[in-house]
Amino acid sequence: MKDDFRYGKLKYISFILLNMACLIVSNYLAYKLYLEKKNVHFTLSNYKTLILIMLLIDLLVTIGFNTLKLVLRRKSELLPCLKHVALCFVILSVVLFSLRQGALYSRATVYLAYSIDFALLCISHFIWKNILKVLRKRNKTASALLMTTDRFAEDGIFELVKARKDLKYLYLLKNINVTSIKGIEVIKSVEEVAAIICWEWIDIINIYGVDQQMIPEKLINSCKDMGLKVEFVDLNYRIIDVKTIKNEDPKYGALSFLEGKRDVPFPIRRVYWITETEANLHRGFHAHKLNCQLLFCPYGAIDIILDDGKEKRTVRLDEPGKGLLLMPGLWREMVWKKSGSVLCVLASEYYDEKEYIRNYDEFIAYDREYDTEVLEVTHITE
Ligand code: T46
Repeated sequence: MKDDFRYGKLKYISFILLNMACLIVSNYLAYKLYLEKKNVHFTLSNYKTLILIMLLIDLLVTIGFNTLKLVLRRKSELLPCLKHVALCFVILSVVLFSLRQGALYSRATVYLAYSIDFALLCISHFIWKNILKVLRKRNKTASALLMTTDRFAEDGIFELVKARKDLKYLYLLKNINVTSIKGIEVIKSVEEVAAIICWEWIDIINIYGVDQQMIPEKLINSCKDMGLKVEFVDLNYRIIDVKTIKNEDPKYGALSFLEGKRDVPFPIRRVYWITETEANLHRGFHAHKLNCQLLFCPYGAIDIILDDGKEKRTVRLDEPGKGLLLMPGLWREMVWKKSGSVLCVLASEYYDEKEYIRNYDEFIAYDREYDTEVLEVTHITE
């Protein structure tokens, strides 16, 4: 039961029951307001049959057309409720039309009942949704859906667990054939992501280790529209603290260290360093398609100028306790501020010249290409 509640089934069922209750109440009101007063020839037993047919149609529309999906998360109940009532009404009209004794049922009451039903649905859905939200929030942490790539999946999970997030699902922006990673279910398509967001108690979309431009804007906007929080666990680059132990006696110097997995959010496949440098040396002028790196400067001072194709930022590495995590897709230039400064790099990939972009125009074009390729997996909404 607890698990059902956690995974949203109870929430769904509660809305089905609410729908039916609204329909019964609206029919009762329509009967009181119209039929009883008019004292027309429609009998109560006929009216009861009509309500049963309406309830059945309501159930069929809810399950068959999945109309509840739209109210479970949406900020506004208005449109989905209207769609639900309109569908019920159309189906009922067809049913009554095809019944030989269709004339036994009062059409005016049906119109009135569905109008009241629409108003009741909007109000009650709004109230019930918020009650459920408050009840659930009382003792549970927000549940999250993580969007990342296969390369970063394990580390993303690690980061979220560390941050005590209740991670429920994983969506890999580059599809690979796995059903789960570290026990977290992998969602296969954006459509499924949309359905899960609507049906389940997902509060936050976490995005990890991914170039911001890889996430379709439409997807982000739709998530926000449904009242979800979208958080980038990290951006294209991040400054990190490298643990450093300084001895009380300065003559013993300082010891800095990085530990794979704990400090470096990618598998380390290569380590390289640049030495014997002169002040004002400029290197770099390239971007990587795949390679993630962690840069640090154990001695001296080096400026790293980063460019994502839209804006430029400079990060100065001038102490052993400072590291710079770079995601793929960033153009970089390194400027040595002091002769002899040492640049060390941990890399996620083996050396492969094909993975470099060394021409700035190509870098800009590549970014755009990438954008459109990824944008094909967009539409999250209905
Ligand atoms: C980066 C910045 C921070 C190899 O053969 N194997 C290697 O692992 C590397 C890194 C380089 N090379 C060769 C390729 C070139 O013929 O060494 C030569 C110099 O490399 P590059 O001009 O790319 O060096 P930098 O200082 O411009 O860039 C280097 C890294 O290549 C790059 O990944 O991000 O340091």
